[in-house]
Amino acid sequence: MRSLSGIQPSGILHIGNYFGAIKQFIDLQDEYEGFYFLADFHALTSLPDSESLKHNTMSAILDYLACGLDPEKSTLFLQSDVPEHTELSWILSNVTPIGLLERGHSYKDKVSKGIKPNTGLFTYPVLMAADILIYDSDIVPVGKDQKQHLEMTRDIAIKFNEHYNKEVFKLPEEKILETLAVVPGIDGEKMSKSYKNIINMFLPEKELKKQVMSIVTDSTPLEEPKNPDNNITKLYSLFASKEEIQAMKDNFTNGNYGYGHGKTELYNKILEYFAPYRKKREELENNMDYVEKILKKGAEKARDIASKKVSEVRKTVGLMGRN
Ligand code: AQP
Repeated sequence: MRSLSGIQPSGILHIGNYFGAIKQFIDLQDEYEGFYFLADFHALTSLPDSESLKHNTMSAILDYLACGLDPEKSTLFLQSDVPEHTELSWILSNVTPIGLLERGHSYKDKVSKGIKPNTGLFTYPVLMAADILIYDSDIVPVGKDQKQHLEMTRDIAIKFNEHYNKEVFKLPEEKILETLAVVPGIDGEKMSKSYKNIINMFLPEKELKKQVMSIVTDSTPLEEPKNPDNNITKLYSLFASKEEIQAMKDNFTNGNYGYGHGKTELYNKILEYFAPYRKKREELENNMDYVEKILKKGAEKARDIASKKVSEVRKTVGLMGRN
């Protein structure tokens, strides 16, 4: 059984990407044949400058490896090393109704937040369908925000299979950990690279503390009781034990416990949780040749599988070029 997923290097990865995606990749790596990539073609939809894209791509691959993705167990690669993804995306776009894309929540959310839409952003779900279908993936571990994109992937696969009257594509299932489905950002909205509300686990300690201290709260005075289900406890729950979570909630309910106290406890937990990964990441940063080798090997394996699938698709649709 195959598991596949990707993250766009459209910024520095954050704890939402970790709990929604990377942690699942790692938890699944003994059970599934894993294919995990960095969606750098997708990241182009936000038109990053080339230096930022390069920097964010390498930073994200370091995050994957530092957090425990094992290149001996899973295939790690860059999307742009497998150009067959874009070829398949073009072919799939022809069985994708415009109306399907117009209903995209992620697209509509981004536009409503003032992001100027380009064609790439609009057709993002088609490239994502190609990413998934090209490897005959069985499951796709993602955060809840991606649920609709997985539904679209299945719709596109069904339309293709029906149109050509052949079971070319397997229908993949999303794998969402309900407890970690949507990690809130410092403003309480979904934590998202493009919303500037993130906590980056590998920032230098001082900057990390600054991000945690910026979590938005109300102005209830220190001595008064506060809502125990606030944004700080929600984030703290990702790292703490049941007893610790209850203790923080009780502190907020009883009063004489300020938001600043809660933020400091949260900051300490984040540091403690990521400490071993931070150390490994520093080691990897000094061993970029090793990282490059992993990407090269991963790309070769991924491309071998992807090119076979695209060849099958080309034959199916009647393209006469190199089949
Ligand atoms: N806040 C989140 N909670 C849980 N899971 C999350 N993911 C992202 N944010 C959260 C999961 O991370 C994976 C990679 O996402 P992506 O980079 O492909 O796109 P995204 O979901 O749109 O992530 P961002 O950070 O919000 O990126 P931008 O702002 O660039 O679009 C996915 O599995 C996602 O569910």
